[in-house]
Amino acid sequence: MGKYTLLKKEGSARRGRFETVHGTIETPVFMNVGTLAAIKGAVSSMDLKEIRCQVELSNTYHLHLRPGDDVVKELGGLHKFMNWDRPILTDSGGFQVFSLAGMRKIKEEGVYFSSHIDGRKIFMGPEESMQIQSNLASTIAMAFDECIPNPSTREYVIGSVARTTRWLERCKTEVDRLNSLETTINRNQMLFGINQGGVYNDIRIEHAKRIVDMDLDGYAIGGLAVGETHEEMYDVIENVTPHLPHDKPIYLMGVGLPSNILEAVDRGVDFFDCVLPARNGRHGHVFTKNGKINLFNKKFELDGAPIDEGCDCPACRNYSRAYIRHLFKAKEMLAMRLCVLHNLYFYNKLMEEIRAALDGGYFKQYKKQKLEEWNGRA
Ligand code: PRF
Ligand code: ZN
Repeated sequence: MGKYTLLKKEGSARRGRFETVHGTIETPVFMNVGTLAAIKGAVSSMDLKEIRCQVELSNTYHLHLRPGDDVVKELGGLHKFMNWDRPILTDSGGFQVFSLAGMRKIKEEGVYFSSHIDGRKIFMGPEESMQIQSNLASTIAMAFDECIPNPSTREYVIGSVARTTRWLERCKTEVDRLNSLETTINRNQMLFGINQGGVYNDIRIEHAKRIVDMDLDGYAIGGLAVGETHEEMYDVIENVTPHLPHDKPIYLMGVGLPSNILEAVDRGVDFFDCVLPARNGRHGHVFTKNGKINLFNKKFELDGAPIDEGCDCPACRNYSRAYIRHLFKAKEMLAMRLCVLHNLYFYNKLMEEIRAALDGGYFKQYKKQKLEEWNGRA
């Protein structure tokens, strides 16, 4: 359903293009996280276009609880609901159930848990997750997996990964069934599989081989940025990507800092998402060409310069550090909004520069220069 074209390679880094029913995605790409069909910080789908977002990401778990995927389906699907006509990826709930929900029990059939909103008992398994994502009618659905925290014992990881593989088979069967129904909104919905295996490279590689056999539309690396060091994370990525298909996109879930993105691109990753730019922005932490700064710092009280000199985002084109700092102090919502817009623009712009560097054959040099400029602060 999706077509990935590899345009250029530099070492393991890939410049590609992924065609979907909702338009073309230039990769490497950063997906902007709107968990509840809105970017936290009062950022609308209109804003997303202005800050050069290509793909929006929403969450199965959250939208199932509120407003309910049946409501979204009734209203024509997520695209229509939030007025966004470009690609949308939905995460399966496999991560959120494990990180947010209270009291959960993992069984072969799926996960029993209580809602983080009202404590109501809920069950979600592979079929339920796929049904919800089909109701949301996203462009790309993610497989229902178990995200295992690091470190976990080899014994636990082996059992968990085997179950995640069985769940993936059930996901695939269910997506195929749902896509064949006339009542389904997006009958071309794609399914990405998720590689797990903790920090054990042999388990990771074995699992990668199993899921590649299932011939899915794309492959994600999950279970990273959950307790291990950056070096351990890079080592897993480096070991796994050679075992994933060259003609499918590779997505590193929930990562991360700008420097993590450069390192992962260098190891063959095409898709990224993270709440970090929006979350940082809401707290006045903004990314600049010299690394992250905190606008609450007194030294910005009389600073008439924009957040980042030369940035073309709506915040930097119009306002000073001193003004935005004042808004934070006065608890004006506009402060958060401006900082979130700036940070997301910073990430989307970074990806544009990475693509240009790959096109021009100077990615290695670009990466080195950026890491030096940020100096460990991004
Ligand atoms: N699985 C799913 N979503 C995720 C992850 C995962 O392992 C992660 C791990 N960083 C983020 N989001 N389904
Ligand atoms: Zn800016």
